[in-house]
Amino acid sequence: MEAILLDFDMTLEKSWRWFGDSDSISLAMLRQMDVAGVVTSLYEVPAGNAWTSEQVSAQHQKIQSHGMRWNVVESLPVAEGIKTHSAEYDQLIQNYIQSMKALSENGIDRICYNFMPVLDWARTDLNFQMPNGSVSMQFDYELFAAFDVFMLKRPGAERDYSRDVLAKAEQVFGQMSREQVDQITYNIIVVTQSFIHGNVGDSQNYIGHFLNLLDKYADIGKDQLRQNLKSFLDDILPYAEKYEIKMAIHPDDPPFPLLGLPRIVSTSEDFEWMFNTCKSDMNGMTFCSGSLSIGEEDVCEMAERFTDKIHFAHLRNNEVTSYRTFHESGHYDGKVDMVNLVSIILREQKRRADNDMNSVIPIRPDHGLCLLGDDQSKHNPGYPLYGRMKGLAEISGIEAAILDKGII
Ligand code: CS2
Ligand code: MN
Repeated sequence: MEAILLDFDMTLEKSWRWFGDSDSISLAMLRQMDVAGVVTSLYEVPAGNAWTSEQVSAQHQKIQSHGMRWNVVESLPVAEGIKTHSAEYDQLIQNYIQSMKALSENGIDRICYNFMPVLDWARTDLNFQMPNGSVSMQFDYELFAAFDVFMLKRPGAERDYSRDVLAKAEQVFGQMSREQVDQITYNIIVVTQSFIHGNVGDSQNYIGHFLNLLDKYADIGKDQLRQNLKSFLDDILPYAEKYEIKMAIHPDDPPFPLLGLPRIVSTSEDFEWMFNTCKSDMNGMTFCSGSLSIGEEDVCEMAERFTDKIHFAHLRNNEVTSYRTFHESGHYDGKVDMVNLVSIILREQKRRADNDMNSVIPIRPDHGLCLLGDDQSKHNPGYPLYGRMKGLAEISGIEAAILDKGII
C-alpha cells in the first residue's frame, strides 16, 4: 500500500446520529465524546412536507450552541409518492427543493436519503444475544420468509422463495408462539421504521396499512423504479448544484429484494447505473459498510471503485452466518476490513484536499451493540449510547494509528 503522511487536521469528521430533543443522548453528551458533526433531521415534519429556513435554523443553532455543526441531514426523506411517481409527484418535488433551499440558506450541504420502497432497514430479531452477553440485531432470511408467507400472508409471496427456504420457513413458523408472531410483525413494520420517518405509524391496523403500501408497487418492477429514481435525480440535481448540496444515497439494507419490492441501490452495478445515468458531482453515496457487506461484493473494493462518490460514510460491521442471514457485529470485528476501509476513506480525503476540493468526509458509527446496560435505557433500535461510543472510539483508534504511522 502506498505510504503517505497525512496531517492531523486531516482526520475524518466524527459524527453521530441525534434524534432531536426527545433523544435520551443529549448534545452536551455528544460534545464530551468529541463528536464534531451532528447528523439529524427535522423529525417533527412529516415526510413529504417542505422544511422552512426558520425550522432548519432553529435546529442548527441548537447544535452550534454546543460547539458542533449540523453536517449531514439524515434523512430528508423521499416520500413514497416520489418513489412510485404518483399524482402528487410534482408537488412533492417542489417541497423537496424547498427543503434543499432552506438547508442551503443555513449552510448545510449534505443530504443522506434512500430510495427503498416502503421499508427502510429490516431485521427479524432486535434482541440477538452475542456470546459475550451484549445484544445485537439479526436478519434471518428463513424467519423473514416465514413472516412474509405465513404471518403477513402477502398474496403471491411463496413465489419469491426457493422450495428449500419455504420448507424451512414453514417449520420455523410452526414452532412460533402467537406472541412471537405478533412481536416480529410489530418489529418489522413499526418498531424499526417509525422513528425514521417510517411509513407506518403505530396504528391499530398496521398490517392492513402495510399491505396497502406494498400493493402500490404491484406494477413497479426494477426498471420502473430506476426510471422513478432517474426522474427524481433529474429534477433535484440542478438544484443540488445551484445550492451546492451533496446528495448521498444510502444503499438498500439488506441489499436484496424483500416482500416482492424492487431494490435498486444494492450492488456496484446499481451504483454504476445511477452515476452514469445522472452525471453530477453532487450525485453521490452514503457508503454504508454494514449494508453493503451483506452482498456478494467486497466492501473495500467497492469503496475503491466509488471513492470519489463518497459524500458520507456509515461505518459498521456484520457476521454473515448463512444464506442472507446475518447479525451486526460491532465495528471492528466482522466481514468488513475496517482498517483498510478507514484508510481508503482517509486517502480519498487527502486526494480532495490536494486538489483544493471540499475535502470533508463525515463518518458516523452506524448502529451499535447494546452494552453495559444500554438495554435499560430508552433508545431507538440500533442506536444505543455505549455500543456506538465503542464503535466511534474504535474507528478513531484505527484512524489515529494510520495517521501516526503514515501507513495508508
Ligand atoms: C440507517 C438508515 O438506521 C439505519 O440503518 O442507516 O435508516 C438510514 O438512515 C436511511 O436509510 C437513510 O435514508
Ligand atoms: Mn447505514
